[in-house]
Amino acid sequence: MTDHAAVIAAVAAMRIETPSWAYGNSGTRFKVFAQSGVPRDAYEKVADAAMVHRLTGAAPSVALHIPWDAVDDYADLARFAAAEGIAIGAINPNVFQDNDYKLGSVCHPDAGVRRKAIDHLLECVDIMDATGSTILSVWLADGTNYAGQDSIAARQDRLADALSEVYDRLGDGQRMLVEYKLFEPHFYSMDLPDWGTSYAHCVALGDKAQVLVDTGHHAPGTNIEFLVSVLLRFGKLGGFHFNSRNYADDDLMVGAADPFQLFRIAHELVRADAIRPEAEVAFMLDQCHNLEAKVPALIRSVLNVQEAVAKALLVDADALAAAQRSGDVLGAHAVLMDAFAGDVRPLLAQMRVEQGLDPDPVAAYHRSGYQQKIESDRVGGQQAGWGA
Ligand code: AOS
Ligand code: ZN
Ligand code: ZN
Ligand code: ZN
Repeated sequence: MTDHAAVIAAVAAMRIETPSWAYGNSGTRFKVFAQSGVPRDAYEKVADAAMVHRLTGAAPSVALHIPWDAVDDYADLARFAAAEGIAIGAINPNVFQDNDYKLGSVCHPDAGVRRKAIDHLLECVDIMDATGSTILSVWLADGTNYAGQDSIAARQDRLADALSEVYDRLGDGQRMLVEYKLFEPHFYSMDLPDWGTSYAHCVALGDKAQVLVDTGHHAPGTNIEFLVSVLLRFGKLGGFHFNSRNYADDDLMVGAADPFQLFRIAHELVRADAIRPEAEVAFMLDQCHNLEAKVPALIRSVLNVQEAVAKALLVDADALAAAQRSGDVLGAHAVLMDAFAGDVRPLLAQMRVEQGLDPDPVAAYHRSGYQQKIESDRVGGQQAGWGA
């Protein structure tokens, strides 16, 4: 696509969801550096997410984490979000922080613990009903640390049974995204370690189950755009947890460590026409801002995704296809690299002006006085829970 108006229209239509936990304090196992002004409850996280949306026009929903964002009345929280101009996005259950879950949640050897975990997942579907959320994001910390600790096969059976019970509870217009992670918190086996395992479970479950790709959850060197392309082809790419990593599940700002990888992923999405909201690929961030201020970090993350997508939209698809057909290795590669090398920031600034937004949302945030206001209004902000 080389028509700039069409690029602007496509980027402007894209929706990026921010996570409630990214607004809270977070850190590593060594230290959480608390910041002033961080939200004290779910309402204040929603308010911060709404600020990101007001400045970017691109982040109209916020993911919740239960029970970190537990409230008495979820419908009321959803009404508050709507009044702030955003919606409640994915519901993220937590089946890993209780002592009961030492040996796993839905894969635990004890049926009583499995029941407790499944009940929590079902409760999260109730919260979806109350908030209008359409996505249950299932990430399980299940796994083992030592060979022989538990039966790998039996754990897969327990996993399948649990997912299927939750799947059956999903209503119309609701879906379950099944996230995988190579390692951590377990270091011998994870019960959902990779996209193949997630994919196989999702196929067995049905159309409402799709794979969630967290970009930080792979072995070093994994070709993420490859698996994105394959999942798209099978209609099983449910969404992303975007972030960037240098080593493991670093949860740094998306596009920070490797903007070229983000561009390559965006290229596969554009090629499959999956950027459009109608394609129902959920573009969610899953990040922790341990050092940097949270709201401007999330604004910057949204801009980073927009830049990668704009560059991918600017790939000359006809020239690329012609070079690929004729076996012109260097020519095809050059078409892609030309788009990556371009500076799309002026185009996106123009897009924002056309949307009635400030062309520089980070600068607008610093001018807005919002940071000073939350720092004086909020005392004793929340910790996100763990380095997500
Ligand atoms: C954990 O490593 C996963 O990335 C989870 O997606 C996520 O951090 C969690 O669901 C937050 O609620
Ligand atoms: Zn994630
Ligand atoms: Zn992560
Ligand atoms: Zn993670």
